[in-house]
Amino acid sequence: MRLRLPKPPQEKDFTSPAHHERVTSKVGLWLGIAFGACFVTGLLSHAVQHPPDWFFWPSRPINLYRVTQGLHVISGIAAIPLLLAKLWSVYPKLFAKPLVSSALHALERGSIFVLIGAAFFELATGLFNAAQNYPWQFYFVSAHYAVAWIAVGALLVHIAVKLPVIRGALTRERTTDLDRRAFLRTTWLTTGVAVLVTAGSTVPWLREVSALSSRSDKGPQGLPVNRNALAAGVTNVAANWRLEIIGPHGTTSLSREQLQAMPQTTAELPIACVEGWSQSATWTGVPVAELIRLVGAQPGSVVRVDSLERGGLYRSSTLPGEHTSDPLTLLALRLDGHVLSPDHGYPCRIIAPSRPGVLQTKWVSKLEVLA
Ligand SMILES: Nc1nc2c(c(=O)[nH]1)N[C@H]1C(S)=C(S)[C@@H](COP(=O)(O)O)O[C@H]1N2
Ligand SMILES: [Mo]
Repeated sequence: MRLRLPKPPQEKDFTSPAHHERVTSKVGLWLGIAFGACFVTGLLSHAVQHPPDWFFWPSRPINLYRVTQGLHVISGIAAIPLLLAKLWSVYPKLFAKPLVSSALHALERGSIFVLIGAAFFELATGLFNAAQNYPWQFYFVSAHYAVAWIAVGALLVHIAVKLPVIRGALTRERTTDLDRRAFLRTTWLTTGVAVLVTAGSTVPWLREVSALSSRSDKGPQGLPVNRNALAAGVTNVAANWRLEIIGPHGTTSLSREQLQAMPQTTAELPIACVEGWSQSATWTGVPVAELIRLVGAQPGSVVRVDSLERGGLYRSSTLPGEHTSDPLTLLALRLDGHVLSPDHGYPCRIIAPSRPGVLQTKWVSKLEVLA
């Protein structure tokens, strides 16, 4: 008896309504929108943290970075079910014959593999980073950034090649095929649920329904903490701690009592972590603008902030001119009326409007006017 191997399937053998061109195009359109929003907000976040000379990031509205970074994480999460639905919709094309018909066709098919690989990489690394602390440190930031460009390049090639198909599929009359509509409905629903269960880490009124938003409301003084005082090695701040301020007219230093005796500003400002969580609190402290005046610098100068922390990646940051001229850029001494807890940056920390959490330097030891 001869063994008969089953025939490999062909594209036309897949008859589920999910594989219809119109379904592929509709899901693809929304995936494209989610990816586009994610890419643009990601570029912004990168530029704020590593500003090129021409870049300008305003300090107002105070929630600007909170909104762009919230959108970055939410659009990334929405893209996960959309990407899975899209792949399910198109996978019969893997069995299309002929495999490759021309150089252009080869380029097109090749770009799809690059696109799928890069998209998975971005969504997976982003999701891990949002769910855990910093599992990959530098590797995450540079890899996530570099692969984003690869993904978008491959996406543009893909859209350009498929434009006629997409146009045709999307302009045809609204489908009456109930199975096709059911697949689409399930896709929208899954995407909505994925967003709802995570968005509460940044949208306050969603907190109650966001089962997976791990960080909200935890931590001392009701505010989340990423790196605590113990991990940063700053649990025993010396009793004679003083803030050092270096400017064009020399150096001065202030004790916590002296800082406390200066005119205080109180403002509600958010911490907006790049990981996606954000939360507002009421901060009280001295405007950085007033501190640098003491050493002869004007608001609008660039100021480098150094922390007592030794060796961490976030032990220093730079306040650009937009921020040092904003009266709400504070060297905070109090949180919700109480002295800062060690984990939130005692003896003092930077808290400025529209700024990534990672630049809100805690345990400040020194302000240095650079220009
Ligand atoms: N010195 C120092 N400051 C730091 C950090 C750090 O690791 N070291 N982490 C930053 C990050 S990533 C965030 S999101 C905020 C969080 O502030 P919180 O812990 O008070 O909520 O602090 C920032 N300030
Ligand atoms: Mo952060």
